[in-house]
Amino acid sequence: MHSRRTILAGSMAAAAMPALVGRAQAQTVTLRSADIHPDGYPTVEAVKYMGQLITERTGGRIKVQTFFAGQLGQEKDTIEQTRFGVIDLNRINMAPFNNAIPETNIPSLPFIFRSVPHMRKVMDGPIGDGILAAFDSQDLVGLCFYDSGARSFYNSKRPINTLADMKGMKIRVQQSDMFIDLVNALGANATPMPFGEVFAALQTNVIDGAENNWPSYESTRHFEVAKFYSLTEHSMSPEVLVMSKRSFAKLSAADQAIVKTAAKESVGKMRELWEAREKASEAAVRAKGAQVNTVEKQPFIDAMKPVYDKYVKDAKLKDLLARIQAVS
Ligand code: BDP
Repeated sequence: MHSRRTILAGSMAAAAMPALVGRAQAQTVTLRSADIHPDGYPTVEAVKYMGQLITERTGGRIKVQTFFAGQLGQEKDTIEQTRFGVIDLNRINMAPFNNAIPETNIPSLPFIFRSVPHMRKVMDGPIGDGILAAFDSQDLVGLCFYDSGARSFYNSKRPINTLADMKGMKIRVQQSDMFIDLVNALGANATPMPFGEVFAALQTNVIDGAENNWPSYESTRHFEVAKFYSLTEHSMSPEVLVMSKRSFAKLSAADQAIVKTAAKESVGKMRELWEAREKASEAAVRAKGAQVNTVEKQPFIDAMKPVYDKYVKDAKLKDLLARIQAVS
């Protein structure tokens, strides 16, 4: 609403001003960008960096304002608002798109990537571009992918050493059917829940645990209420930056190209920040008492067959999976 008032005030002021100044004012656009993470988190900083590039390259005509820490809402809600152009840009994990965009399930699949370099090579290349294009069906323009490290299980009860340790545990997952099935296939009970509600749910034992990467485990302080972090590293579900198709369509072709290029250029910056943050977060949670253990992964990998069978059914997705696996 704030932005609408600004536009109105701008046009009223413009009416009273000489034509040239008025035109220049009318052309100034501020793109509002959402992120669930706090200020300083690598995704937030990467979008700020992208905004700087865009502002420089448009001579100040286009600015990006980042709303962090869930100020604009939880991911499911901000996705809707982005589809309708209320929010212009949104940095989210792939998982909340899994139900609506079948292609997004594939990079979220358990153990699909052999390593971080494998994940980056896939997401940076034509396969990644194909997945970005699939956001079109949701009235979104997929701009780029950011790293999200590997997600592992953590809980307040016991270290997860074997599959048997997962049995009966109530584990929060993102709002994605694929993640629900993944956790249930390991013998636990999946509870989908917005990110912002997880701390309280852990604290009150509504859930026993959740799963995430080091930086999220640390920044949310989940380690304070769920100290057992077990390195299952079961998903590398990447982050994605999307733009509202409505907002994108309002830009000239030249400005659209500037936005797309700046987004891609922010990926390198994000990765630098991410690598440093992963190390710092791991060290911080260990120092503050998190109990970390490694896990023999093969039984977890074997248990994922039903998930692959369910989510990689049609020929298009089978081909996508095969192409990802073939990237060396
Ligand atoms: C984090 C993602 C964030 C998700 C969160 C979650 O960066 O987008 O909201 O996980 O688990 O790693 O909901």
